[in-house]
Amino acid sequence: MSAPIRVAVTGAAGNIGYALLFRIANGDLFGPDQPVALNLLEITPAMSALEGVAMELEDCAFPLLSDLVLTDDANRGFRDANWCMLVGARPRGKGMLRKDLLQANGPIFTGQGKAINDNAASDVRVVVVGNPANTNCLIAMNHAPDVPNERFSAMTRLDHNRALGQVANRAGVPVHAVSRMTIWGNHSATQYPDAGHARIGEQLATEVIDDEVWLRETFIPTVQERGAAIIQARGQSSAASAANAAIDHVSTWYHGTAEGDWTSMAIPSTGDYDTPAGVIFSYPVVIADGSCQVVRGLSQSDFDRERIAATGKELSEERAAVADLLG
Ligand code: NAX
Repeated sequence: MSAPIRVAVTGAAGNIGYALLFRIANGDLFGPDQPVALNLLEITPAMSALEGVAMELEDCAFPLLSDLVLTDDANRGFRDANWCMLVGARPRGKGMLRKDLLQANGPIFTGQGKAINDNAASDVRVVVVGNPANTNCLIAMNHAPDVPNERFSAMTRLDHNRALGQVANRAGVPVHAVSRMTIWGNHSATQYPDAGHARIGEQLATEVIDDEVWLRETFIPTVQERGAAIIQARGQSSAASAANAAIDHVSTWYHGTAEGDWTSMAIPSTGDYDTPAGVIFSYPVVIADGSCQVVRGLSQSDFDRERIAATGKELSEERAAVADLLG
């Protein structure tokens, strides 16, 4: 067996953490022959809950889990980590504006960016899940000058998977028949779920569905507002599906995208498709050997351009709101 891959998870005692850790320890990120070590980072008041989670991990006797570190010290939490999954964040309190949330999360991601810079393994890769994910990622990236920017990402895979599910349901096909879905921009209500290039088998999804009104007026808002719909129905925010998306995000980055398909991932903006500079923007990407490339040359309508500009504008505004935290 090869040497373990070390995965750091923040917010490990939270809801998503509880749905995530057991799958990582089971081998869902890197496959059934690859041992994993877990560094679990929490805030001090949650350490007791984290110890309970660790007892359960031990009680699963996962053959692939080679080491378990529990800590409230970010330097220890990211030490030697090959992958960092930044799930923990300050939740949005009552009456809190998005700007307040950005400012409240700033110190967390400033400190974690520095700790990753100083302690993680030289091949470290980072995914930010904690909201506002794109801009939290931007802050962390700015405080890790020794880590190449392209190792930082924020998660829009949950939105991507939600979009696949909606199109598959509407077309009456299994979800694995749908490919080339795209989420553009921010993991927020301005994101642009774009089925315009999606395929169902070899056909364009738009031709199979043949209902532009549904695509524009039902599909897009359903994906954008799915998180709120789950809170409304369940009384709690999505946890298992978010953990599943985080597993998909890392495992696709590790194994690469399937031939002929792409995924959605928020990465440092490249300027492609007139996207703003200096933000973390979700694009369609293909991945090979751990390297992500934006899918170029996709045709775009005025509608597409307007939606991409709107979510880009929001990301630029978020960037301006945390300018003091970017170092
Ligand atoms: P919980 O509140 O259940 O758990 C968060 C955990 O993070 C808590 O245990 C808390 O103690 C810990 N934490 C807070 N500050 C920390 C710090 N500085 N270092 C380490 N741990 C810290 O939230 P949960 O439902 O697990 O959601 C976690 C985050 O994911 C939230 O920010 C949420 O908004 C975000 N989400 C992002 C999604 C995405 O698609 N990008 C979707 C799901 C989810 O809403």
